Amino acid sequence: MSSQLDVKEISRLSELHPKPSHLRYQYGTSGFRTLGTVLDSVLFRVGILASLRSKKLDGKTIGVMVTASHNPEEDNGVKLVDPRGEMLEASWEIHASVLANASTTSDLIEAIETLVRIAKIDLSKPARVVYGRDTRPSGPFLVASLRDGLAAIKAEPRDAGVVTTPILHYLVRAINTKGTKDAYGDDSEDGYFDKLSGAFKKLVAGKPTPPPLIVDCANGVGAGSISKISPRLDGQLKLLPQNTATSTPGALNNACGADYVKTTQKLPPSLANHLKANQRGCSFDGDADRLMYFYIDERNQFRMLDGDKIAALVAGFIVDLVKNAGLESELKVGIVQTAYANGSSTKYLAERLPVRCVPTGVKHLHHAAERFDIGVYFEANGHGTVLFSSGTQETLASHEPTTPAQSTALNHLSNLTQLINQTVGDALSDMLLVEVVLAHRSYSGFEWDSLYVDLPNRLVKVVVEDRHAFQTEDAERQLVSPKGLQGKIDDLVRRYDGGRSFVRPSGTEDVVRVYAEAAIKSQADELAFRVAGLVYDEAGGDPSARPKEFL
Ligand code: G16
Repeated sequence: MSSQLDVKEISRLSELHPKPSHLRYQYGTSGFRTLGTVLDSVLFRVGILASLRSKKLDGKTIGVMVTASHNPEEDNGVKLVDPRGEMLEASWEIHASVLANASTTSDLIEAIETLVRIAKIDLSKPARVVYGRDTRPSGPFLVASLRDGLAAIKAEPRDAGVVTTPILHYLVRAINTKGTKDAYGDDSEDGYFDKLSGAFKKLVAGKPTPPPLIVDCANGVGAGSISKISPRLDGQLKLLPQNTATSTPGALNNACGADYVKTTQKLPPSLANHLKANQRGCSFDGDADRLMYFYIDERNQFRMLDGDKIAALVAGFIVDLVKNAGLESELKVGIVQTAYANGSSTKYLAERLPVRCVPTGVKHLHHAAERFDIGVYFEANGHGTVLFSSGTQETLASHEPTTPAQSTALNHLSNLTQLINQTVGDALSDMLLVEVVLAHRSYSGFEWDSLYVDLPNRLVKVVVEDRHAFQTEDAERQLVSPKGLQGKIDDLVRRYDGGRSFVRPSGTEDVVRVYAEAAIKSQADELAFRVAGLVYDEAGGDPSARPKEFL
C-alpha cells in the first residue's frame, strides 16, 4: 500500500464529479441530505472521507449508507457508520462538511492533505468500506459516484446492495468483530435475519401466536426484510406486508410509513380496508430504522402507539426481567428521550427509572444510553433501541441463578441481547421486540396503550429563510436565538393548561419545527399554531405568504 495520495488519479476522478458552485452542504443530524440530483460531488467526496477514516482506524471497515430515510422520494442522502456500527464520530462531521464544500479539485486536494495531516492519518494503512443503499431511484447513480471516491483512495469496497439502514449498521459491526470474542454475528444479510429470528423464536416459545400483524413498509426497502424474515419465523408470528411497491415511481413514504403516521396521527389511507377493530399494525419508514405501532379500537378509532409508548413497554419489561433475574442491585436500567417525548410518557417513566433528555439525533441518544448498564432510547418518532454494556453482557453470561425463575429471566435477557440490534434503531428488530413483550405480558394494543394517556400534541413545520438563525440550548428546550423569541413563547405557554412548546431547526429538512402539547387537543393545536406564527414573523416571513392556519 502506497504511503502517498495518488493526486493525479484523485484529480482525474474529481473532475468527473464537480461541485455545484451555488450550493453549500452540511453534515447534519443524519449525514448529508438534500435533493438526489445535487449529491453527485458529495458522494464522491464521502467515498474519499470513508476511505481515510478507515485508514485512520487501522483498516477497520467503515460503512456508508445512501438513503434519505423518511424524506420524499426525490431526496437522497448519505451517512457514515463507524466500526462498531455507530454513527460517525462527531469530530469528523466537520471534515465531511469541509470536503463536501471544497469549490474546485485543487481545493479538494488541499482539504484532503490538510485532513491527512491534522488527523495524523497513516496512508500506508489499508482502507475498507462497505456500502448499501435504499430503493430510491437516484441510488444507483449516487453509488457509482461513491465508488469513484473509494477508487480514488484505492479502498477495498464491499457492496451490500439494497439494504435497510439497520442492516448496513449490523454488517459494519459484524465485519469488524468477526473472529473476536465480541463477534456480533455472521457478516451477511442471512446472518442478520437468522440472528433476529432465532432469538425471537426462543423468546416466544410456548406463547400463543398473536393475530397476523399488518406491516406498512412505506413502499421502501423494509418490504424486502419482511419477505426475508417471514419464512424464518416458523409461523410464530404471521406478517402481512402492505405498501411494498418499491419500484412504483413516487410511492416511497407517500401517504404511508412511520413519519406519515406520526406527523398526521392518522392511519395511512392504504391500510383502511386491511386493519380490523382490535387488530395491530405497524409502519416502517423508508429505510426501516423507525417504527410506529397502531390499532383500531372498539369504537373504530385509530390509536397510535409511538416511540414513547414503545419505550414505556420495553423499559418496563426489561426492568422486571432484571429484578426477576436477581440483578437489580447490579444493573442500572435507564431511559433516554428527547424534548419531543410526550410529557405523560416522561412522567410515567420517571416514576420507574432514571430518564435523561438529550438533543434530537440518534448519536445523542445512543451516547447517553451507553452510560447505563442497560440503556433504552427512543425518539417519539419511533427511532430507538436498547444498549447492553459489555459489562452487562458479561454479567448475564456469568451470573449463577439461584431459582428457576431467575434462570428464566436471565435467559430472556440474554436472548434480548441477540434480538435487539444494538448498533442503531431498527424497525424490524424493534417490531419483534414489541411482539415479544406483548406476548409475555398478554397485552393487546389497548392494554399497551393504557400504560399512560398521551397529552394531546401538535407538530408544525415553518418554512423560513434561514433555519440556522434558530439556535437552542438545554436539549433543544430553549431558544437562545433569535433573541427575545423564547420569552414570547414562554408568555404564550403560560396561558395553556398543561402547556409546553419548543422550537428547533430541523437537521434533515429545510424547516423549523414547532412542538406543542396541552391538556386539550384544540389547545395543543392552538398553541402550536400561535408559536408557529411567532416563528414565522420573527424570521421575517413574507406577510402575504403567511400560512393561514398560523395564529
Ligand atoms: C433522522 C435522525 C433522527 C431524527 C430525525 C428527524 O431520522 O436519525 O434522530 O429524529 O432525523 O430529525 P430532524 O427533526 O432534525 O429533521 P431519519 O429516520 O430521517 O434518519
